[in-house]
Amino acid sequence: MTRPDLWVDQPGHVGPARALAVRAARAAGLPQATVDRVALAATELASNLVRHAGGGSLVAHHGPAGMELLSLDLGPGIARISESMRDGFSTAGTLGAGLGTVRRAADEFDLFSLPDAGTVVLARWRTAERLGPVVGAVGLPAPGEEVSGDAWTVVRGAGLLTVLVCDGLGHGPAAAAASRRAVALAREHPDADPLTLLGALRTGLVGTRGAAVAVAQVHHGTGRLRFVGMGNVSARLYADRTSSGRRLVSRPGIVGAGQARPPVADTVHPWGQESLLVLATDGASERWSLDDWPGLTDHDPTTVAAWVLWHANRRRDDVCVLALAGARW
Ligand SMILES: [Mn+2]
Repeated sequence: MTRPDLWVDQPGHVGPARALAVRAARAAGLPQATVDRVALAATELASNLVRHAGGGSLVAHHGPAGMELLSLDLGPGIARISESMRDGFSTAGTLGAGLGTVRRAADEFDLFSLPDAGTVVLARWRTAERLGPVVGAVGLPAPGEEVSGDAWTVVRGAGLLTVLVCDGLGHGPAAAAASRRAVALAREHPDADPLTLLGALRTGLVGTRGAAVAVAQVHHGTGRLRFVGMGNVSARLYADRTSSGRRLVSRPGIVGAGQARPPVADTVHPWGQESLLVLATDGASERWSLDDWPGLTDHDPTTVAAWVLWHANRRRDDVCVLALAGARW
């Protein structure tokens, strides 16, 4: 296992960034012609990080809808996005040229940028159908670790979709083992309601380090989201784009540790095409607000998750952010 991210701030980092992307593309099972497109996009994104952003991270991973490359920086932002997309266009202080190449190389492309706050670029090669609500998720291991103890999964049942974010206690391989078990159990129970799934996790994680877990579930067509959480995974629900978020409350405790009192019920919330749910492990600070980033919620849920992760990351623990969006996306 190797980290999914690489810091890129000098020309010598471009080759390793391309190699990271190629490994992820092969691991995702993409055909060679597509792997070549991923390599091209990674080269352009890494070169842009060196030339225009003062450095940043390139992330290559398998997301809910496909293999994804993310370029994350805290640079000056792209002042004129439409012009920067034209081949050959570049000015000092912008991410500049090459983004047109990335857009053509990818199946899906997204970019969000704010002046003096940075830029997230997303390139995706689809490996999964998009049905109903869509999900973006990004996770990074703690500094110095190769694997993350945080994990996410998306499970489709009959007429419903369940998302899980899980933080294995501590970090490193033992934390990763706990969260891997949680993900496997969620996949074995695609039709379980959140409370039933949490019960299965409380039993199934005994013998591991234990974990903090949040589970949300949308039943297609009902206009409702069900939520249950135990331990320190934060959840914020935005009923629509104009509403301020509300925090969904988790019960304190460690899933798998046994002694804590479990939640007695899940909670039910309105859910519509314009709704957004953001789940984040405690590797992310809770001191962020979508209001500080106007326009972000118009973007792909993966871009939303990556932006929140990048700007809220405490950079001392594993971190994972998942964004679940209503069907409008
Ligand atoms: Mn943690």
